[in-house]
Amino acid sequence: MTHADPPAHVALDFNRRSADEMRRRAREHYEDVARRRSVRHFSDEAVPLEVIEDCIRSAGTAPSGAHRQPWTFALITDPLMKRRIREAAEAEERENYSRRMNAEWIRALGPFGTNAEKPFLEAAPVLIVVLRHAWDEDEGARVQNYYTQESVGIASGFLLAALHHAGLATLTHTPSPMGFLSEVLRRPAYEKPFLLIPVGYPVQGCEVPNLERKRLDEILVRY
Ligand code: IYR
Repeated sequence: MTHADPPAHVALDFNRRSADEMRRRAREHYEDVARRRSVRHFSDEAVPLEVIEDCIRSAGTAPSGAHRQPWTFALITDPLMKRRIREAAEAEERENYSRRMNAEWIRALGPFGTNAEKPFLEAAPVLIVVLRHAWDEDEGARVQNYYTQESVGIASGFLLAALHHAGLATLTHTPSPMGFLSEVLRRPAYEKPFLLIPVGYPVQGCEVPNLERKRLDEILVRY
């Protein structure tokens, strides 16, 4: 018996919904994601890791250039590794806040009360580092990837939405530059740190900046 190759195309699994159902689902989704806020004050309470794993599965369903899936998600719970990441991130951020960011940038961050101290990198029970495969390697040979920024950006959005939907708080943290993460996590040169996401529960009484979002008419142009 010969072994058949899998078919190149299969039937699409698509849910055709009524207009009413679509209206309800779109509104529900909007109302849910509108409640997501970046959290900078995490409790140290542990989170169920199987929830995080399913959220990373969701991230891995994102579309990507030529379906290269150019991402790795590093899941960090080890307190010593979190401490090393915090120390290295704070060292970079001290440079940023004291020298590298200009006055306009510092002013723009005023409402958020951020500074070079990053206690959430140790307090949050989980850190996820999203890594972007600038290229891949196949037995040492370089394999080109496509639209990796777009692909990994979309996957990160899927991840944040999944974590929020599951009931977890997140922060999108971009210590800069992020080269120290490659060293701490011992990742290969083709994996570039893209985003550092602390995940957990907010501390009791957690406050967030009182922000407004742009209205639909400010973000939508119709043709
Ligand atoms: N990376 C720095 C500074 C910072 C920059 C922006 I733009 C933000 O929206 C928030 C912070 C930090 O993490 O403090």
